[in-house]
Amino acid sequence: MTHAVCPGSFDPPTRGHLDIVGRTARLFDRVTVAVLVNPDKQGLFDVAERMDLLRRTTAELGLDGVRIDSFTGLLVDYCTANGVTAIVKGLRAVSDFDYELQMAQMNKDLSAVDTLFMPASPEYSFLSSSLVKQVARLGGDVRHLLPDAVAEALAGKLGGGPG
Ligand code: COD
Repeated sequence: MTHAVCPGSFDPPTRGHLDIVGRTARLFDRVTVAVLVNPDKQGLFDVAERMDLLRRTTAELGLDGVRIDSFTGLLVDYCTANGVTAIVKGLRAVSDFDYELQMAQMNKDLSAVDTLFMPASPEYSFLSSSLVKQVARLGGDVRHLLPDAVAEALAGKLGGGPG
């Protein structure tokens, strides 16, 4: 059985993330979205909130078989412990590629787990969680870039509408 993990920070999940998860789910028997628990970095959303948003938004998209989990420490240790056969990463631009290639090669060196790169859909290739938060904080409308539940939660965090 093939089992892919889509790892990330997901602070918060965007339509770009969900596009990658949905496309991965069409290719693998099992897919887990794994949220990194990073004790050194306080996010806007805590890990439980990110997992809840991922659960709700994947269910809305009919991706019921996709499991949502979290992990600490090395991604390859999570993969080994959970029978993951591939790491799937979204690639937006050449700037993503340099760092992602380095991580993929390090992860392969540490374990038997290969990384597959999936090109971002053109309509989401400029989209990142950090840019969404920045634009929303400055009053820009980012609702079309987020699932409804995420847009609503972001508005709640920022004390107003994201748009
Ligand atoms: N379109 C397509 N893909 C996208 C988009 C988009 N618009 N936005 C983001 N993505 C992709 C990213 O390229 C990435 O593949 C994934 O979605 C998650 O993105 P983020 O920004 O939520 O998460 P990151 O990039 O901060 O996550 C980094 C990891 C947590 C995966 C990484 O740091 C990690 O594996 N950490 C664990 C510790 C470890 O093992 N370290 C050693 C690494 S060699």
